[in-house]
Amino acid sequence: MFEVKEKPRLVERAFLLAVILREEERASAENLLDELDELVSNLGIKIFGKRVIRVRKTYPGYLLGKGKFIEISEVVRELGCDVIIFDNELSPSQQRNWEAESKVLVIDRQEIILDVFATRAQTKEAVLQVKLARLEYSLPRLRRAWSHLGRQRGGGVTQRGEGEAQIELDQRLVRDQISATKKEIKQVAKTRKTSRKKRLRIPLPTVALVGYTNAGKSTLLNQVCDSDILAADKLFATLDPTSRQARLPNGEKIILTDTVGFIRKLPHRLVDAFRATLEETLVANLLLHVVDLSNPQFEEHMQTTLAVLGELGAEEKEILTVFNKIDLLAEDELGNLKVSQNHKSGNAVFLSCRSGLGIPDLLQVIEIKLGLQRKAKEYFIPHEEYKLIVKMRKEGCLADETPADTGTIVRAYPRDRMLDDLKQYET
Ligand SMILES: Nc1nc2c(ncn2[C@@H]2O[C@H](COP(=O)(O)OP(=O)(O)OP(=O)(O)O)[C@@H](O)[C@H]2O)c(=O)[nH]1
Ligand SMILES: [Mg+2]
Repeated sequence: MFEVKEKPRLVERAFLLAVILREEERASAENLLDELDELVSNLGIKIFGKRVIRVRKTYPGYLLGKGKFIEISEVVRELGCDVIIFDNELSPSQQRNWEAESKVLVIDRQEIILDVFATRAQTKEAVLQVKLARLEYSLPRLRRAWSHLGRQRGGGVTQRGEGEAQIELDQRLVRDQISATKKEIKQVAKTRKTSRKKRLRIPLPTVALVGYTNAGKSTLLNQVCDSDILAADKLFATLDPTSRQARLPNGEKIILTDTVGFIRKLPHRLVDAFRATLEETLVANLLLHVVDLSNPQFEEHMQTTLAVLGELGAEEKEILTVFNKIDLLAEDELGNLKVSQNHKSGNAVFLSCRSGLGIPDLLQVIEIKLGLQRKAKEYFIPHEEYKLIVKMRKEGCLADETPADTGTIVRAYPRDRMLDDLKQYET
């Protein structure tokens, strides 16, 4: 365990800062700051100010020039903030310099994302994965520990008894912890794989949901599978892949898997830590890329998701784009978008997981994409052959049935193995 010498600093009042080099980057930087604001608020830290600063060049020591550094430090002091949070990535030495001179805690977006993940992790594997990412982040930055209200309120599982409250982490100790954690992850992953194999004795086609955080992946899974996994209006509600069975309109069963959401500037260490689970999920036959179309930044979100998928080697997979939350869009907005998007991808479905609008179409498209679509056929089954209807029902390929005098008229999507038996009753 880490050495604990001093209580961690509790931070409550934050100042957010983004540094840009060109004026054109301002709008996007402001949007990223809003996202950072949400992440930070999630940890129970209040935001007292935020600013996008343009510089002509970046400086290795403080990222900003000395003049700007002094200006910001004064604003921070006046506002009584106890932490400065950069949207830009800070090198360990920049972080140390800022802290030494400003006398407040200085952290970056990466560390905030790691902390949000830590407060969300539920299963043993996710807890270990986040722990590994945080240890690797802390390795070159050994320094005074800090804490926030979110963590005090029960907070992340990783903090419990782990010695988070330490200062001056010993590098060798951290390295030992890193390799021990890696070993533990391997062990847990092995157990998970075995139990998954047991569960999946009959291999079913699998479909994985991927996308930006808060896009509606879990809500979609709940809609389609009639389940009630956690879907919430908070960033990174889901960390662990969750699988459920779903039935397509033709009666075929598939496995639908929900995965962790992505975010811009997702720390590489997290992608690496989650790589094993993610890669396993992405072996799916089809990926559904869920996009929150009501978010003005949805195109940037899509790029982020596709970039992470690329990093995970999944860019060759078949991807169906699912534009969600159309209930939040005006009719004409949607019309325009449909034209432009279809033009671009030609491979998209528009729907609302909240109202259910478009879900049946999605299922039809999944059928086609998985090559599971069969033609509907009509049969007249005489009463004495009623067992065939029972069999069709069992196989889930019966669409509808209408009773008649001497038998039943049915519409069905029979599988190959039933075709011979049914052939003589085709109408
Ligand atoms: N208006 C509207 N809201 C939706 C729709 N689909 C999902 N939401 C809401 O969007 C929020 C996020 O949904 P989730 O399903 O948790 O999103 P997620 O993609 O699983 O997010 P992470 O687990 O954080 O990656 C929730 O508050 C949902 O109720 C929709 O079609 N319309
Ligand atoms: Mg989710």
